[in-house]
Amino acid sequence: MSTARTPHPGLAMTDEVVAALADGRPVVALESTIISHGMPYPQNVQMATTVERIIRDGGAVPATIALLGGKPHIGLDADALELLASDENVLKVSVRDLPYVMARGLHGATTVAATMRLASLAGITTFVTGGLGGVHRGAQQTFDTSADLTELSHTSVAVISAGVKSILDIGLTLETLETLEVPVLAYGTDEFPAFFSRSSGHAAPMRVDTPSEVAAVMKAKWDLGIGGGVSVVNPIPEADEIPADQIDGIIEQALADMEKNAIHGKDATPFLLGRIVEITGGASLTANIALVENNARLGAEVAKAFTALTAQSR
Ligand code: PSU
Ligand code: MN
Repeated sequence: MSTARTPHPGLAMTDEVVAALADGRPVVALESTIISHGMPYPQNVQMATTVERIIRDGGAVPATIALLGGKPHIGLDADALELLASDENVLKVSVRDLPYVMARGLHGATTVAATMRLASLAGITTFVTGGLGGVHRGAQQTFDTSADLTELSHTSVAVISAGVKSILDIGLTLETLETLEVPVLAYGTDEFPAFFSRSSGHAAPMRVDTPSEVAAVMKAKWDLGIGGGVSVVNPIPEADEIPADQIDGIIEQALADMEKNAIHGKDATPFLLGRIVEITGGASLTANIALVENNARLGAEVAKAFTALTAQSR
């Protein structure tokens, strides 16, 4: 079986990414909403640059994904990262927004869902982010469930995150992932991690302890013809975590502020992330950056393990 294939012609890919994919070398996709709408400037562009460096140091090629002038780009240069980090006109783009932003020739930062879709069109199977979207608290009334989950149900990319924040309903998110046939692999832990905290009170559906085990699950799923993603949840390092009892009250306050300001739809997650940074005086940002860097280290290892495994069967 060969995993190398011709990328979609509508993508602007860097020579480096094209060459790596053609040679069967490891590539790691990175999202851009975390840059434009997930963290303040200039920490956001510093994070994006550092994460790319960590992936290179880990022996893989980073491919940050975004839309520039309506064109999907796979792999960005420093100027593009700076633009995404600082330009207020950059839109948050999930999959439903892709056609419009392309048709209008706008700049867009891709969510987990849109990044997965574009990564898959490019032939990239490993993707690193911070936190997944999921089922929001109160979704029984609002129906607010992230398209990240929809995309995980049908696009064959492994997504490495630090779990989901308790701005979401973690229990309902796990139930939905089960319904959507998405394996959720907790890395080195029996508990599903809650982004800022290693602990969520929810048992992890499955546990893995090495990058090779992650790669073996990816290969087994896709070899069976089961389309869709694999969610790898990697707990924040102990030294960087904000314990659940500290962050929970802050999240409650951010949720109350969101309700007071009547914020909903695609603005909900960015508002909550921004409020948590404000209320914690930046402590949440430090933790957020640490967990993304930790995920980047694991992502490079997973991409290497998966390319090694698939090369054997070529
Ligand atoms: N959670 C975070 N940081 C983020 C996001 C989520 O801790 O930056 C971003 C990701 O891009 C994710 C998106 O895909 O928010 C989900 O948005 P929504 O809930 O509107 O689907
Ligand atoms: Mn939503």
